[in-house]
Amino acid sequence: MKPIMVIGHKNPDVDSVAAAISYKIYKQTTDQGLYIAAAAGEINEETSFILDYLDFEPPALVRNVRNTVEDLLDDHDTITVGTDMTLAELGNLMRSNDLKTVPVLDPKGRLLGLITIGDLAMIFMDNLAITRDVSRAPEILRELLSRRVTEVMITRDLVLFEKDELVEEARKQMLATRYRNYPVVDESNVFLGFISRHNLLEMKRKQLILVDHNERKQAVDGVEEAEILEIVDHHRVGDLQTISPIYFHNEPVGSTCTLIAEKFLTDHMALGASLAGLLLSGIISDTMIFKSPTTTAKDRNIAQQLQEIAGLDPLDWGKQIFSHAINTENQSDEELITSDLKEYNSGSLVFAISQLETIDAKRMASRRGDLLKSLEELAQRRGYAFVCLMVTDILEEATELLIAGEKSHLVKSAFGPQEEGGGIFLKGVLSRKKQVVPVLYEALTRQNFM
Ligand SMILES: [Mn+2]
Repeated sequence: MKPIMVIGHKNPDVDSVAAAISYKIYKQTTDQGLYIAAAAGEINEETSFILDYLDFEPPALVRNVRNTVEDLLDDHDTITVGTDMTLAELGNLMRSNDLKTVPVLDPKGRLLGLITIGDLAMIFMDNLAITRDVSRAPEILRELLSRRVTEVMITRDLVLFEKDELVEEARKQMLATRYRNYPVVDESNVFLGFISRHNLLEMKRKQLILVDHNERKQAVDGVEEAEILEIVDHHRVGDLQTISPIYFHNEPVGSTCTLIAEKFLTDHMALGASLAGLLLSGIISDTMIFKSPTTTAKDRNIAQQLQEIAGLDPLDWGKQIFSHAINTENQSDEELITSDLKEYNSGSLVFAISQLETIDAKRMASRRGDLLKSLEELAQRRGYAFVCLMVTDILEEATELLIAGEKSHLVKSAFGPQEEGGGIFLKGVLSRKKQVVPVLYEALTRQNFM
């Protein structure tokens, strides 16, 4: 059985990783299924710090959920043979197991060649046909039956697949050839099984539960090929479509971890100190220690209960988390911009907003010019109509908005006058989701970009 993946958004932040890990635990406990927690990208410094401190395994790094050849393999084992088997033994094995194709493996399980029932028949027929003297047939047969499989197996021009190849590629090759079975190997040529056209029809898509996002642009690559089973989120409703009705819990609170913690608490499920600490970290990080306007009474209430179980003081713990986040000195401009970049769609227009949370925005001021240049390059390269970087000072409770891209005038018209340095200073703005994204969408609607 393949595990169901609980996965957060690209450029994973604390909330999306904490939500993936905790919801995986919740599902595994309530559902008995097989689940794994995954991240759609490298986790950031503050997340690593939290996971280390609270003693959690990092989530599996999953950059792509497209179907690969490995997904086509079914569970039952394939009968294989070693190099020293004779054709007499092979004949018995194939007859008693009704085998049409048999892989020959070396002692380490690596694929050496294939023997098919058709090839075998041809060998017998060819050899017997050489003699006109029927009385010699038993002798020829005896010689044939004592041959080793390695002498007769096909080793050249095999159509085989590596497990990581995309199903779409394999499908093309399978349609262009007409074999019954195609061997699948790993990167060291170890045989994993056979696939056939039948498996293409039976293919099961990867199953996902999305946490902390619901827009396609923010989801792991290949999400359109996967089956979404559930979504737990606290963002605006985006553009993902599902085939069947799903459980979709979306609530305008400060963090996805609030919603997951609530499930644990209302179900009276055991919540250890570490897990409570992890959930609290998601809330503190997403609400910027309850300063963001996205913070709700529910976030405070749930965090209160979590902090008692975890034995952590939100302010102290929050400062520790953010001090790990604010290690900006040794990061390049590009890294600073892309580490928390989110993409959005509006009609045919694609734009992106990044956010940098710091406790000392003044230190960033000297890099403003370089950051703007990098933003401009990024907009060009990725075809963004505009890209914004929010440099947010958590303690000052203010954001400086840096903007680049061909249509940056749209942002400027929405947020008002620019400062001399090229940014727009926004007092009281902390939240991308609540104070920037909706304003931009409204501006785009006004200008008919929806
Ligand atoms: Mn979140």
